[in-house]
Amino acid sequence: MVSIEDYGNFETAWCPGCGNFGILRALKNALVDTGRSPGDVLLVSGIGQSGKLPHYLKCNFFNGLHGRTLPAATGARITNRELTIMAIAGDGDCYGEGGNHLIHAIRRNPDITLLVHDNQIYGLTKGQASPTTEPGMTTKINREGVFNSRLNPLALAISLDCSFVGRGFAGDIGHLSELIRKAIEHRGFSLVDILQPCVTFNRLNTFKWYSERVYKKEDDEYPLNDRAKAFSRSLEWGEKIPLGVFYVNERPVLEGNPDLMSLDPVTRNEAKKEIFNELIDKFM
Ligand SMILES: Cc1ncc(C[n+]2csc(CCOP(=O)(O)OP(=O)(O)O)c2C)c(N)n1
Ligand SMILES: [Mg+2]
Repeated sequence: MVSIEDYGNFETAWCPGCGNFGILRALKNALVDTGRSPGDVLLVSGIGQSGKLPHYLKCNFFNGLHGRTLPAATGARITNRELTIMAIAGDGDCYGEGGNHLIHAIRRNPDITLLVHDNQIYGLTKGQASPTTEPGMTTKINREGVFNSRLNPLALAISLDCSFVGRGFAGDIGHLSELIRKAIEHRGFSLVDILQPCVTFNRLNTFKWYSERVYKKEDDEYPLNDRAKAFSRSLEWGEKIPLGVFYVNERPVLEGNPDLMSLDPVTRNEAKKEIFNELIDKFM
C-alpha cells in the first residue's frame, strides 16, 4: 500500500503561505489515492516557482527549460508507455512562452496530466504580468495597469477539443486532490488549471479574492462531452468563478498512433553500452 510518507517531505524555497504548498499536498493525495508509487510516476517541469515542485516530491523527474515542459513530457510519453506522466507548469511557462506547445500537445493528445500553477503572475522573475494577469492590475512594469486582455485557458483548451479540462483552487485541497485524481485516471491529455495565490507578487488575486468568488460546479450539470455547453461554462469569470471538471472527450491517444506503435518503446530495448561509451569518450 502506498502512503503519503512514501513521497517524502522536503524543505522548500517557496514563500511562507504560498499557494504552491496546497498544490503539492493535493498532488501527493491524488497519487496515493490512485495507488501510484513514486517509481511509477514521472514529473516534468520547466522554470518558475511552479517548476520547483518536482524537487519537493520523491519520484522520477525531469526539469527542463522555461516554456518547454510539454515537448519533454511528450517525448517521455512516447519513450515509456508505462509511467504516469505529469507536466508541471506556470501560467507564464505554459500560456506565455510555451503557448505554442500547449496548442499542439492538445491536438496530439498524449496521455499526460498537465497541472498549471496559475498565479496570474511571473513569480520567479519577481512580478511581471503573465497572459492571465487581470487587465488594469499595476505591476512594476505596467505602471498604468496591464493593457492586454486576459487569456482564458479553459476556453482555449475546449475550443481545441482538449481531452479533459478542469479548474481547481490551491486553497481547497480536498476538491483539488479529487480533480487531479480524475485527471490522472483520464486517458488522454488533461489540463488542470489551478488558481494559486502568489503571496509576494500578486496582491490582487489573494486567497481572500479567490475564496470570495470560487464555487464548485457539479459533474452532472450537463453531459461532460457537450463541447458547446462546456465552452459557454468556461466563459464565466469575475464575480463568480466555477471550479471542477468542464469538459471530457475520449479521443485516441498519441502513443496509440500506429506509426508509433510499430516502434518498440526505447525503454524495452537492450542498452547498447558501446555507443554510450563512445559518446562519453569524446568528452573525456
Ligand atoms: C527560455 C527562457 N525564457 C525566459 C526565462 C525567464 N523566466 C524564468 S521563470 C519566468 C516566468 C515564471 O512565471 P511562471 O511560468 O508563471 O511561473 P511562476 O514562477 O509564477 O510559478 C521567466 C520569464 C528563462 N529562464 N528561460
Ligand atoms: Mg506564474
